[in-house]
Amino acid sequence: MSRAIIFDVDGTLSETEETHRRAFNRAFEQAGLAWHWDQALYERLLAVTGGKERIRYYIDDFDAAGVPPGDVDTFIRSLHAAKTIAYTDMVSGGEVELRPGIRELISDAQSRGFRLAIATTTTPANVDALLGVTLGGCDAFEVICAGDSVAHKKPAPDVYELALEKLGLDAAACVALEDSRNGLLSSVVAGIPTVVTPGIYTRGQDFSEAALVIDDLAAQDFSAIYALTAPAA
Ligand code: XBP
Ligand code: MG
Repeated sequence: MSRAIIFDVDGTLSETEETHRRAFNRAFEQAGLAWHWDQALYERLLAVTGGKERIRYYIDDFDAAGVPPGDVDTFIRSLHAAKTIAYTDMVSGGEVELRPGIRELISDAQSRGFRLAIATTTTPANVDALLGVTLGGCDAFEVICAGDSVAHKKPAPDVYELALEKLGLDAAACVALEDSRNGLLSSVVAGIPTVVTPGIYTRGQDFSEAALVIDDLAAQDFSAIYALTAPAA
């Protein structure tokens, strides 16, 4: 059997966006910026995926004050690098855990011969930190596609298309697990049947293209997820 489950990370494997928000705020403070992203603002900023892109969106669309003269992209890259250090410190310090049912799904799927992959917008170091502290490493995942490994971030299909290419599988032989509308659009446009597990920042979004919406994965019979994949021809 050659079928795979492709997991999103933020909001799917773990409710990490709150830790991302706090890491952004720590980086702003360290940079001497009077910026503070509270939860209501962060929910709006999550319309844009990618941390660097989100800072850019904040600068361009929210009239952020205090941007130093000079190249803005260089400024954003250094701010984001500090945020990534803050985030990986928080994660390595044990601030996040897997969402209920995720650990069970990973081991059950593996025991049934499913191949596992990751397709995420977040920075690779963040994936290493999360999987390191929650699963003892990345070994469960044969393929990990993250961050700037693709030209266009979610909702573009690029990261899922890259995961399919690296798995050497057709979209129909896979199922994706996502938490957000941007993620759902990315996987669906790549042709992958998608299960959505809404999270703290994405409940209430439009998931009409989803094959399945699951509020509590821990209470779920996984066979409904597996049934969405068709054996590769
Ligand atoms: C969600 C994202 C990420 C994170 C921040 O990723 O949009 O950008 O919010 O991480 P996912 P970075 O696809 O896993 O849901 O700052 O590293 O981009
Ligand atoms: Mg997500």
